[in-house]
Amino acid sequence: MPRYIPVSQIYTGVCVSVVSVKVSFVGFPSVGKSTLIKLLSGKKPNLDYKPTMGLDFGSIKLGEHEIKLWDIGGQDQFRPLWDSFMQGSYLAVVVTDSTPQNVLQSKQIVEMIARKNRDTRIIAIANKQDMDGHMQAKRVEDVLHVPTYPMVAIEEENTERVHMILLRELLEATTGGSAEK
Ligand SMILES: Nc1nc2c(ncn2[C@@H]2O[C@H](COP(=O)(O)OP(=O)(O)OP(=O)(O)O)[C@@H](O)[C@H]2O)c(=O)[nH]1
Ligand SMILES: [Mg+2]
Repeated sequence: MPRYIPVSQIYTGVCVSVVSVKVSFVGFPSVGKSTLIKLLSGKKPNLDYKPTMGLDFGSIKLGEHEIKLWDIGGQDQFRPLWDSFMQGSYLAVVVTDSTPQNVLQSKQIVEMIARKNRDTRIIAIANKQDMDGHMQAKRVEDVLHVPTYPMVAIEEENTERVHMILLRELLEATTGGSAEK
């Protein structure tokens, strides 16, 4: 069972003894997972592409508490490890570059997580919305059947937005609520 923070309680400052929560970012190579984690961590996004070699980590604080961000490398050689890297995730963020081909491929990832990690809430990021030929997030959502958010991860002004997505989804995962996007 994933360990979780009652995020709603973090906001009110009621919760004093909490554990950390694992959020995994998964997707095919170069879709923007590491860039998103940089954005979440308040760091400048890299414009050059350095593939993640296996696994990388980030973390952000919510009050006194830590959200652990697992950056799972998308290259072929790491795919057999995806399943074990995902274990214990409270939230899985499937990242796509919003091209039709990648969105279709990403559907397999969503299905794999849903099959093997039943306790994990799954969302998607329709990244690279600045690129020609991208699919709109709503269309991506219609394919993936999980809540899907549009994003341009290389734009630093999206830092607050990506924080809000994470917070909102951790709340949803905790309460099973149904707040509007
Ligand atoms: N135009 C554009 N480029 C982006 C965006 N997000 C990321 N990139 C670029 O895409 C490239 C790959 O980004 P990464 O974050 O390294 O991709 P990744 O998913 O971590 O890739 P792996 O580690 O190989 O799995 C980098 O050159 C980023 O600058 C975006 O929203 N728009
Ligand atoms: Mg990476």
